[in-house]
Amino acid sequence: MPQTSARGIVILTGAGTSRESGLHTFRDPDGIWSRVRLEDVATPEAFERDPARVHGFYNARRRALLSDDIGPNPAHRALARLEAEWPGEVLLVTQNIDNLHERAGSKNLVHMHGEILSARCLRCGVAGPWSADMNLETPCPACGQAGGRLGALRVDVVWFGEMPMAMDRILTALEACELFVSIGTSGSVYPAAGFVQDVRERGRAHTVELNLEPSEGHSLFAERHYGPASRVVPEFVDRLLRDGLGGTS
Ligand code: BJW
Repeated sequence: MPQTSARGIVILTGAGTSRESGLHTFRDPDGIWSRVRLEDVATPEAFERDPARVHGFYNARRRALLSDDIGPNPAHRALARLEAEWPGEVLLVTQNIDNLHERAGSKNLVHMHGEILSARCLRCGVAGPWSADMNLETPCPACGQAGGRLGALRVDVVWFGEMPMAMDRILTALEACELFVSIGTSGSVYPAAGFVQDVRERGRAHTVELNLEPSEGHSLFAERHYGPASRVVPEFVDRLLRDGLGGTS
């Protein structure tokens, strides 16, 4: 497991980071939860009740992500540049299930809420890349099984009540980092919403919020900048690479 070195940075991103790429957030007035109830599509119980509906919800979002007009924006690119040019480790922890950070060039990346371009078999547990629609008849490419009430495959994302991914790696990096930056997230879903408190309790890392507007936990951050991610993230990264940690206020 890679260790965060001295001067390590942990970046947490949320749906606001991808908004200007054309993907919807969840809790803004035009967000995903204004059109569909999360209890109907983003819980294990919803999948048990109506797997076809859950497949339909993720099939539509997967097709949107793969359309030609969706791509990384300046915020994704600035974070990839930070990872490439910063002398210590930069761990990017995203709550987003899209692949826009990878497409911008980020490599040290954890998808704590999973990936929409991955499918997991309910029978053999194997997860792998997936870019097509999924339905109840789709066989598992690993074990070949198909059928049953729930079908063989599910989208490889983390629903409410499920354990987020790579938590050990994330908590280790949060413990060791000297800078924690939260970008484009409302701070309403745990455990991600609690990372700033985890970092503060250690008392060593500087904490920064970059968002369109103050998040639920905004007062916990020592430094805050508000505006669209495509502007505030490149500005922040430019300053960090120019002035180092001493340049953060
Ligand atoms: C811009 C912008 C622009 C707009 N530029 N910014 C009571 C207390 C505490 C916890 C719980 C509780 N009851 C239940 C829980 C646990 C539950 C939870 O947190 N519930 C809350 C609702 C209270 N959490 C869970 O169940 C998690 N698992 C868990 O806790 O396991 C147990 C555990 C125990 C111990 C340790 C660790 C774990 C799992 C959560 C799974 C969340 N899944 C989803 C769906 C994933 C798949 C999918 O995408 O469909 O993840 S829900 C959804 O919310 C999605 C997101 O990743 C997540 C966070 O949303 P995000 O990214 O913050 O988006 P928004 O829309 O909320 O905010 C966008 C922000 O961007 C806004 O602030 C805008 O202003 C801003 N913005 N445009 C910059 N241009």
